[in-house]
Amino acid sequence: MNEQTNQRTNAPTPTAAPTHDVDLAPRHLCDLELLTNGGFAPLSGFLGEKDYESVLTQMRLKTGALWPMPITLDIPETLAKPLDNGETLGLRDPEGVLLATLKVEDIWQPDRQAEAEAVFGTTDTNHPGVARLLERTHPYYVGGEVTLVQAPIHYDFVHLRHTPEELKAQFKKQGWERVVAFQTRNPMHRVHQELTFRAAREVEANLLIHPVVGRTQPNDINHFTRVRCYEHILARYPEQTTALSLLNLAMRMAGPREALWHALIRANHGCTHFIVGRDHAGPRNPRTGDGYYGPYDAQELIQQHEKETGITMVPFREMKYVESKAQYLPVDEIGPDDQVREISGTEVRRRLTEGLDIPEWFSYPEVVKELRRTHPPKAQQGFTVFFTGLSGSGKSTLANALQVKLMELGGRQITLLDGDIVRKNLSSELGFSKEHRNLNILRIGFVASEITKNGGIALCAPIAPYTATRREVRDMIQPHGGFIEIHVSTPLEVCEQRDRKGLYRKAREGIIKEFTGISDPYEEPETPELRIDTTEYEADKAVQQILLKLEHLGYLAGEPQ
Ligand code: PPS
Repeated sequence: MNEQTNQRTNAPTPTAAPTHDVDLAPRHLCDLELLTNGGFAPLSGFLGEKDYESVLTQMRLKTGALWPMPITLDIPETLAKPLDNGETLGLRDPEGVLLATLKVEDIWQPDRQAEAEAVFGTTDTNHPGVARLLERTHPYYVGGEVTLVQAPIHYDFVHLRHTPEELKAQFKKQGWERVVAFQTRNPMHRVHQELTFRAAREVEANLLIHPVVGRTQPNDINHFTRVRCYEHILARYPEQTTALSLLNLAMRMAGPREALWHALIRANHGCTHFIVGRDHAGPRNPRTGDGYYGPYDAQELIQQHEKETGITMVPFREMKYVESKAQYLPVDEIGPDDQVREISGTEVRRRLTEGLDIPEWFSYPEVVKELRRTHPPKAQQGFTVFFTGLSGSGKSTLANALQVKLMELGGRQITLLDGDIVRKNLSSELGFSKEHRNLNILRIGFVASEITKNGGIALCAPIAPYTATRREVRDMIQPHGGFIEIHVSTPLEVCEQRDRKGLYRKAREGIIKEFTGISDPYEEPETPELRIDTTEYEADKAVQQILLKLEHLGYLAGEPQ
C-alpha cells in the first residue's frame, strides 16, 4: 500500500493496458483515492466476492482483519457481461483520464437487499445510504487489486489535503505523539470547539480537525463553505496545538459500522484517539424524524474493537451553553438552576436564510459571516417546482399558468421544462421504457439543478412516475435551493375521460405500449409539498395555492400582492 502512496508524486506505475474501461462515479473516486493512498489499509483494491461476504457477515476480511464497510465497484450489465477474470479494467475519471487499473478477480451479482440489511440494518429507502445502494447502484460488482496510474487531482484547498503518510510525517516532525481526531461533515460552532478542547485536554493529545469533504448527505453545506469556516475556527485554537486536514471520504451514513470504519481510517492517518459523539454518522428518517440507530451504538461498537483498531475512543458527552456561567458544560455537570441556551441545526438554517441574528455564544462572527455568504435569504435563492402526475392530469396547464403568474410578479428568470418540451429538445431519442423514462427525468433534474444553483426558477412538468428517480432529482436540486414537489393527483378515470390527446384510447387498444396508468405504473408521491387534484380546482385557484405555498416556504417572501 505504502509504495502506492508514494507514487502520488512519482512517475506513473507501468501497468497492463486496459481491455475495458469504466468511468468512475463520485463515490468510486473517493474510494479509489483512499484505497491507493493507504487511508483504507489493509485494502489494496475493490473487494472480491469472498471478502465482500465476509465483511457483510463478520465485519472482517477473509484474512480476519477487521473491516466493517464493503468497498465495492459496481458496474452495469453491459460492462459485466464481456468482462472476464484476469482482464484489466481501466478506472477513469469523468473526463476519461486513466487514474488506475483493476486486475479483475471477481465479477458477481450481489444481493443488495442483504447488503443493506447487514450494513445499514434496514432496507428502508428513506435512509440515504440504502436509497443509494438499492436505487442507484449498478447490479454487478467487480473486485480486484488496484494499481494507481495517476492520483486524482484536487484543485481546491490543496494546502489542506494530505495523504496518511504526509500527515504521519507532519505529526512526527512536530513531535505530536498523541493525536485525537475530530470527524465532522458540518460547520463547526463554539460547542464543537469546546468539546474538542475538552477531548484533547482529557487525553493530553494534540487535535486533528479531520472533516469529510468527499461525499456527505445531499442537504449538507458544501465543503467549500465549510472549509472556509474551519479555517476561521482553526485560528481560534492555541497555535501549534491543532491541525486541519481534509478527508476525501464518501460517507455511507451507516451509523455504528460507519463509526468503526471512521476510526480505522483515522488510525491509518496516524491518529491515536478518535472523538465519537451521540449518533455518529446516523441519519434521521425524514418521515418520522427518528434515528435509525441507538444514540450510543457507535460508541459501543468502537469500544468493543478498540484493541484491534489501535485507536482509543474519546466519547463525548453532550454539551450545552449555560448562560449564567457564560460557558459550555457537559449536560451532566449542569445544575437544575442553570439557565441553558440552545439553537438547533434547523433553527440555525432558518436564521441564516431569514437573515436573523446568530448570537456570538453560539458561533464566531467570522463563521456566521461565511455561512451567510452561501445562504442568501430564501427569497433570493433559486428553486424548482416539480409537477408530477398522470398524462392529462393538468401538469402542463398548471406549470404554464404558474409561469405566467411568476412573470407577472417579475424580477426572476423562469424556465419551463414541460414533459413535451423536454421530449422534443432534450430527449428526442428516448422512448417510454423504465430506463428511458429515468434518463429523461434525470436530464430534467440536471438542467433544473443548474438553473436552481444559479438563482433561477425551474418549472418541471414530466409524468415522472417512479419514486426513486424523483428522490434522486430532489437530492440533485436541494443542495442548491428549493425543491417543491407537486403531485397533480387528478384520478386516472378523470384523465382518461379527458383524453385530450387521444392517447388513453390508443393505450387501451394496445396501440401505445407502456402507457402510464394503463400498462405502466405510476408510483404516487408519499410526501409531496403539495397535492392538487384538478377535478376539484380550476387552474387559477390551484396556482394561487402554489403561490401561497411558495410564499409560506419563503421563496417569494413579500412578493405576491
Ligand atoms: S416520463 O415518464 O416522465 O418520461 O414522461 P414525459 O416525458 O412526461 O412524457 C409524457 C408525455 O408523452 C406522451 N406519451 C406517453 N406518456 C406516458 N406513457 C406513454 N407510453 C406515452 N407515450 C407518449 C404523453 O402525451 C405525455 O404527455 P402529458 O403532458 O403528460 O400528457
